[in-house]
Amino acid sequence: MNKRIMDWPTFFGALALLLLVTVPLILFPEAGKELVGQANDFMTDKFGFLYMAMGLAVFAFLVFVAFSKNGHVKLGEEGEKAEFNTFSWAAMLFAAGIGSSILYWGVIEWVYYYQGPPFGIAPESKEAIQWSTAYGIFHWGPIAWAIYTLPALPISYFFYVRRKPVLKVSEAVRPVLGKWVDGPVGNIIDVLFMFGLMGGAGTTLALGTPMIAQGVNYLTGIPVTLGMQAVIMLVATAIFAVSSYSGLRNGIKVLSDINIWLVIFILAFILAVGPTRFILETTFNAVGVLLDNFFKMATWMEPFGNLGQFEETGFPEAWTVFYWAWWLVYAPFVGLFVARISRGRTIREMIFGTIVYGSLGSILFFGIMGNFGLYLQLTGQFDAISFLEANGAPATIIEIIAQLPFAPFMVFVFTVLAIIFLATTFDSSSYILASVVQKEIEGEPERWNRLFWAFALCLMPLVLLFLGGLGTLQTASIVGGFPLIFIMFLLAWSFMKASSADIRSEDDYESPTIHIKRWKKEGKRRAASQVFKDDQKNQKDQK
Ligand code: NM2
Repeated sequence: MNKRIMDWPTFFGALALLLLVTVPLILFPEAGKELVGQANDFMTDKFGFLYMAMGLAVFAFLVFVAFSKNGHVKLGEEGEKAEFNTFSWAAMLFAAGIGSSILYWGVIEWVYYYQGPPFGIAPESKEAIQWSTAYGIFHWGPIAWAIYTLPALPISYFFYVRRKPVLKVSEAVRPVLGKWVDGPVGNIIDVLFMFGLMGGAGTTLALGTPMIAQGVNYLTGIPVTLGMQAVIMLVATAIFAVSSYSGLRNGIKVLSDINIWLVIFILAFILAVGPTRFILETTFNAVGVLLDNFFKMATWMEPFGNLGQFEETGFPEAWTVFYWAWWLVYAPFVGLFVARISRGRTIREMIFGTIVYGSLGSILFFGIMGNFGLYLQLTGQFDAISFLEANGAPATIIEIIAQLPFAPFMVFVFTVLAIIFLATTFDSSSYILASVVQKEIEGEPERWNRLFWAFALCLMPLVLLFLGGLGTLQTASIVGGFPLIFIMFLLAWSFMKASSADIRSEDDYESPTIHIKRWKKEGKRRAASQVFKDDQKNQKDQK
């Protein structure tokens, strides 16, 4: 192992911050919970607006970039083909960015909206049903995916166009922060991102594990205990540790491909044997409701609610703000990962690819799984609402799936899929965490380093599972992710600054920047780096 390539301050900084938060939670779970809960209320209440504004701004910014000249930049050499075909690319993107939570919320989210709708609508009314089918795909839709994509812009730009072999968030803000990045400021940015990701991943595990446990319970009759959940976590860890250890092509891609085939199977099955027409019509309708109300949903902050005159539901804080915060803590990671797999694509392809494929995937999950459950409820075949009140969400989710024909087999497939979805999010997370604590990446981050983060990602939630406090960690991470709002801004700024400067510097033959203007004048879709090479060659020939 080459010791010099490790970035130890970031490595130990992240570890220290993690222990600093986890150890007190283990020692004083109650007080910790109280404090973190207050911090969360304070943040979503006081700064909810910032989150909502950030979401909309990021979306608008990406649409702008996609149509600007900066969006034409190709991530790689002229004529270079995309490193991964579009199917694998979309599969990896979706598998990495989305974990088992989509199986959880996709099946059950509508119940919560149905019972606690926004806009002052009467709970369990016909109107509430309509919104309950649209809100899920909003919270997992274009704005959410835009939040995921933004960090990928500067990161991929520096990695493939300026050819800096560093996969780090701090590196991506260098054009704005300059030399500061090399000191503690850079370390702090990376550590904050790592902390947010580990907490976000803790949230994912906290949702996924009980659901998988219920599936196993349904199939085997083994009671759901802490020990059993711990075994599930360890099995999932073993899978993603192997995948991460095997690397991008042999591990992560293979697992993502399996993942996507299982997804296609289970969704197609539910669509075919379930109430096909109901699902299609309701989903189609929901997309219309979403498009029609996109900006209303994106900006609804329950105005006048906190003055005491009108009843306050807390819907925006509990849902939209929480969701944006959750997508945000994952965003730099997905950005790093999307950057890594997007070689040979243009910035514009990357933007539209993530937003369109990502949102489409979410629509399929929420449309098919959610509306299947809704149908059972409305026809009285299965009362998900009462079952949820009595048995909690994880058991209800499995019970809804068990209403399908070949119930044991379908619950089995669903449970396996949940484990793989968990693993595909965690293998890429550990891959990226490992990349961030290295100064340079030659091909792939070090193997031991990848394994280390695979276990770090699982062990901490495991300890908290036993001692209580996993929920607290979730909340803490979302609170801890707050500075990322500003880092998003820096990332956008950096990308614009660097790419615009490169586009302008067409005469600067010494600099390894790109010559987009000339390349555009030539009207060819040649990679700018090739234009640069040709220019150098011409110069030499003239001499
Ligand atoms: N997001 C997409 O648990 C997961 O599915 C990972 C969760 C941010 C809500 C991502």
